[in-house]
Amino acid sequence: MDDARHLVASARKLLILTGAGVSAESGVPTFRGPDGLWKRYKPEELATPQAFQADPRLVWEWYGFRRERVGACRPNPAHEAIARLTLENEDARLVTQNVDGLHELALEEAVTEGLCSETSVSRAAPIRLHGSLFWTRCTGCDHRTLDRHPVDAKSEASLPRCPKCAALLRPDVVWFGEGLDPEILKRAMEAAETAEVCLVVGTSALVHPAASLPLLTKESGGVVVEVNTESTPLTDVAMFSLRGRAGQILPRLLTVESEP
Ligand code: BV8
Ligand code: ZN
Repeated sequence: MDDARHLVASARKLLILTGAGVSAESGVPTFRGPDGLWKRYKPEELATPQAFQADPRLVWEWYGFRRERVGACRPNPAHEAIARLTLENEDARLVTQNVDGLHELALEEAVTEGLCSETSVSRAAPIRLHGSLFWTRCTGCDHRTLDRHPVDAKSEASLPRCPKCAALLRPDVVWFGEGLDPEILKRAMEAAETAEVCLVVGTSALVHPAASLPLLTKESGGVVVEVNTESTPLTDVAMFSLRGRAGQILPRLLTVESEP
């Protein structure tokens, strides 16, 4: 842990890549963990354009359930440690695969606690590779809104529709088989290529292109540090792979005690 801590602390350009594991201790079910199923469906079956095309009501029911469940969750010490670090180190970048908005909430709370200014929050805001549960976008035009309301998915008739063109609205997330926003992916890849250290927290490293970002850091001469309760395909790539829970490890890993 000490070696990993000094490595992370000495890195000016740091990329932090998070997955569902960073939110596990906040009570958000991970994708491939024991509580990853909903009713009898796997995420890969529902988080697709085909599923939405075939049964928009079922897909909205799942997202409505997740929006409500995640809406009640709080950032945990891992989110808070990451928020503090990205606020303090302007060369640190956070890229997340998560759609739960908990990194953003941890930043907002840092502002209300007077820990930082609004300007540093926008710089420290996460690069969100896969969108957000709390944004909705139109299937027929460019309309996009922040939407934290419960979803009435009782019938297809009650599903949310666009106020501009009346087409069906959809969750503003990236589904399997859909391309990521090219601008967002470009920013994430640039952060990965220039990072001296890529700290990967709580991801099974199965979903691409997100899982290839740490490899980009390594190929560009940087090193990978992993925090996960289990080993992953990135474990062999990492210089350090810290086994344990993000909420326990990150506060110790990211808080550089002032040298005695
Ligand atoms: C693309 C948003 C091309 C939605 C998500 C075959 C057919 C079709 C596609 C493919 C295919 N084979 C490969 C692909 C590509 C596919 C892919 O990678 N599939 C995988 C499953 C094989 N990728 C895509 O489709 C991507 N798009 O490639 O498009 C293209 C290009 C141009 C033009 C057109 C098309 C899009 C992928 C994005 C999918 N959307 N989410 C939603 O959320 O509803 S991905 C989804 O998985 C989440 O975002 C999640 O973040 C992500 C990754 O999962 P993890 O975050 O890693 O979570 P997981 O549960 O897996 O792991 C948790 C980890 O935490 C575990 O390791 C666990 O040990 C650890 N942990 C648990 N507790 C803790 C902990 N660690 C620390 N502390 C703890 N307490
Ligand atoms: Zn519209």
